[in-house]
Amino acid sequence: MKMTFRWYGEGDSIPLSYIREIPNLSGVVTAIYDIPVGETWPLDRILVLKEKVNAAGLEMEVIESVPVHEDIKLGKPSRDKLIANYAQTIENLGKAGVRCVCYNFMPVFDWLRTNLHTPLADGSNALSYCHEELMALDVHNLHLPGWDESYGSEELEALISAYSGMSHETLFENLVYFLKGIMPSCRKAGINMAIHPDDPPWDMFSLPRIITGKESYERLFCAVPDKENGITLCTGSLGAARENNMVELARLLAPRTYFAHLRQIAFTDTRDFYECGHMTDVGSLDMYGIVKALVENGFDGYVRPDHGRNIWGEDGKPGYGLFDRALGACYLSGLFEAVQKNMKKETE
Ligand code: DNO
Repeated sequence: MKMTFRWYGEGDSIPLSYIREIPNLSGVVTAIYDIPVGETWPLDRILVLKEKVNAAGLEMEVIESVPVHEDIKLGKPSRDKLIANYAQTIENLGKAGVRCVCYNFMPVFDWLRTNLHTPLADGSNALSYCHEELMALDVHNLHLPGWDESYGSEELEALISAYSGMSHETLFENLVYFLKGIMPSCRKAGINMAIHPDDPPWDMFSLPRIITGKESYERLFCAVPDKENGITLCTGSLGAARENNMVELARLLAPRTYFAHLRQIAFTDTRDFYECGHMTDVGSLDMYGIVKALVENGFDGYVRPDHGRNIWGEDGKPGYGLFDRALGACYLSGLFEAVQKNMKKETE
């Protein structure tokens, strides 16, 4: 296992030198943020980023994300060119020593929350999700926390309507088409793809979502069996659906899990939750059980603490402040150490 930490590049308020001081960190998970989605990342740009990270004493073996252009998800004729560009990016990343690429296949939106600063009882604040509040939003005049700066309102409406009537089946076929197109480059580059689950794992505003639980993965590995076709096990995303037993999923998916986002949530209603500290006892997910299931089933990939709260007066990028994620990294490293040592003892 390699413990990592997400770093948003030059624009991140957290310097690499601070990240380096967190115990047991092997490297950062990052990306190039100013290249338009769909264009190839040039090798020289990737190398500049890598050198910066390495100079701080950290590795850059995971990229999160290389975003997938909407035309690929929509299955438009332009997709072949866009897939070729993506494949070239993969090959360039491989040359720079990257081993794992996290991406998602969610139409239009990636993660969705209704509040980015929900006050918690301990005085901190964190992201939260209220299903009723989200459903009450006007789809023709959408303002979503964290998304207003990403799309103009006309652009957003056009994008949403481009998906109208798209079935889950078609979106899934488009994912398979994409993966088959890039697998040869992944093999050549020595890179594992790690699809991020839908967050939260259900349809939004009539947009289909397809990476939501056990059956999605069975179907995905059956359609594209290559070992480079793997997953990011995001406990907070998948775990938001009550029917997903995260310990069981971790056990089943461990062999294809190349990257784990270990995040805790606390349920407040059937589908409502807030994000909290990483420990098992403060939330609804059995973090110890998840780590144990991963380790016992051969997981040897990258891990990162996921969203943290704002604590100690910090007002960080929602979910991505320094302090609570650093606490999360230490707690998770401790869990891995204990589980690994126990396992070793049992086999002696
Ligand atoms: C949110 C993240 C996601 C994730 C992408 C991966 O905090 O977990 O935005 O990076 O879905 O493509």
